[in-house]
Amino acid sequence: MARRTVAAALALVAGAAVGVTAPVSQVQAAAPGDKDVTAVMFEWKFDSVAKACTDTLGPAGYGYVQVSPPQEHIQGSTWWTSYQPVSYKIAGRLGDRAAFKSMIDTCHAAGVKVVADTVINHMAAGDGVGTGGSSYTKYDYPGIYSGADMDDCRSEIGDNYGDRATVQNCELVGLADLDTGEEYVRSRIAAYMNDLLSLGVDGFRVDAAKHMPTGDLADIKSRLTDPNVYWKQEAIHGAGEAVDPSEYLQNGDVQEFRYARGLKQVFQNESLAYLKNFGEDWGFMPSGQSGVFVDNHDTERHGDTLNYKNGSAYTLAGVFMLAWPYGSPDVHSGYEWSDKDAGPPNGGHVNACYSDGWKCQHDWREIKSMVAFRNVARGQGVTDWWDNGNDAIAFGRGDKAFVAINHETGSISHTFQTSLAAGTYCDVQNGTAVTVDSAGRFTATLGAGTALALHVGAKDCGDTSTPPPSSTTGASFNVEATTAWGENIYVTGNQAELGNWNTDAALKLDPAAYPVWKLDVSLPAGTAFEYKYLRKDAAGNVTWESGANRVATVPSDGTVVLNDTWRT
Ligand code: ARE
Ligand code: CA
Repeated sequence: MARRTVAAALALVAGAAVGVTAPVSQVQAAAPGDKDVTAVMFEWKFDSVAKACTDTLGPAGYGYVQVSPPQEHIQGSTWWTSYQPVSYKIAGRLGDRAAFKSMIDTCHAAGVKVVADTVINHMAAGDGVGTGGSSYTKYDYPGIYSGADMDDCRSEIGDNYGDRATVQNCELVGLADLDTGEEYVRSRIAAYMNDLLSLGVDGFRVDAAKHMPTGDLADIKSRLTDPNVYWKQEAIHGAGEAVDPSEYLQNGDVQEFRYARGLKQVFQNESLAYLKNFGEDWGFMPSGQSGVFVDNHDTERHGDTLNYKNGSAYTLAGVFMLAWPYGSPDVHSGYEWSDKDAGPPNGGHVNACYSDGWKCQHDWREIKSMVAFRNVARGQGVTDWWDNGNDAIAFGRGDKAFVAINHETGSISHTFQTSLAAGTYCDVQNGTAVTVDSAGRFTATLGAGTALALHVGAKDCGDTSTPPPSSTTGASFNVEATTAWGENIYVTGNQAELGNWNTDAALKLDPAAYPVWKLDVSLPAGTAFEYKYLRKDAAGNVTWESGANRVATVPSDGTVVLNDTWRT
């Protein structure tokens, strides 16, 4: 059912995109096609990515999926072995050539284009045998490159980002630096990229672009079978550095790291009201060529942006990014870590979202619903901006969509002015109906750390919300509970489905919308039941919430929605 409705929403999107005139400059993003959101499936195996394309990414309206580097790399359990190429065989941890090709075909069938992360600035450090069986020593990768193909500088860049030649010709964290000025190296890199294109790849994330002269990349790109292929360069802005990311705009898109850092600053130290002119007015690169994100695999580990450990601030930053018409958004989808080096759970195989540490940010209702919002709003500028002077904001996208975001510590009630036609809409953040009056207004209360989003592609919540379809009955548990790192919230009660008051059998709730923990449980129609929440720390110690048992009854049709607050 959910899938059928999203298809209907996409049909609307396609209709909405035709012939729309852009009212302001910051409306057209660069990723080609009319769906500009990329899900970045960090260290997901290719067969798991394929399944996600069919089950989630296509139906949700993602235009692209980005996969981690596919080429043969050094062995080892850390994630970053992926960034040390040994050869250009597709023979890494994430799958072989057949799995890679099959993923591309499956994703294409689901309407999702594929971006490959390509590591072309350098080769592996150290000596050994790669994941595809190729022997190598630093500076010598038999059959591909030898010492003559490397840059002459064999010392580390270190912190010397003030000197262009050092940044571009010396070794990034000790990795053997290719001389991309050379004919042979250029042709060999182009051959690798053309091989990926021949398998159906639609675009490239160019790793460490700042460490290659922009002209070298232009030359390599000109050699591709599709010289206009989507091209997203990782060039990190650093104040006072010799190489400026804007140099790379001549080749295609460039990731705007100041955007992600700006979101962190605004959410943690300033107020959301500052976002009113977020984008080029802040000195960022042109909207139409900027890749944006809340976090990526590096920044989520190194703290220069928000990450999944920031609870609702992280979720709301993602909601804002997808609603705001600047740049082409990447939604990072990674896994839980405490050790920054730890490689992916199960070597990258995803049994199911939210299991084994897989975070599945791309699948969070708050995020996924905004992909459809963005597609519907495409071509519309920002209208009806409102803020409370502090951490609550709202804005529309013409007569197509409207979003409100509350990052205050308490709830906010307000009558919002929109440019939407009168009628009933689904708040796709929460799955509840909102009625817009003939003057374009609606009144709503937003809980702390929540958002509300309406768009013309989702008028009926029955069609787009995640509660189970009416043939299923049960309870939808939602409890607001703050936790310390390592703690999780569970529910149990006097039903077998709830574990019969046994704390070992209690059901874990999903913290994707932290501080609200959620779980839908199927229960027979008409069941009157008792329940209570408990928390477990990392060692498994149980703490019950205080007070009497809670009671509820499953309706004859549908779900009883329980919006609770942890009783301390
Ligand atoms: C690993 C070990 C190192 C070891 C090396 C060689 O961690 O200790 O020396 O192997 O044996 C990733 C990991 C690295 C890892 C590498 C290779 O992050 O830790 O090294 O893989 O396995 C700069 C670059 C930017 C780069 C970041 C990390 O400009 O391009 O550093 N980001 C990309 C990827 C990374 C990847 C690489 C490049 C290498 O996204 O995941 O490294 O392929 C300022 C500057 C930035 C600079 C930043 C950090 O902000 O402005 O330009 O980014 O500092 O130094
Ligand atoms: Ca280089």
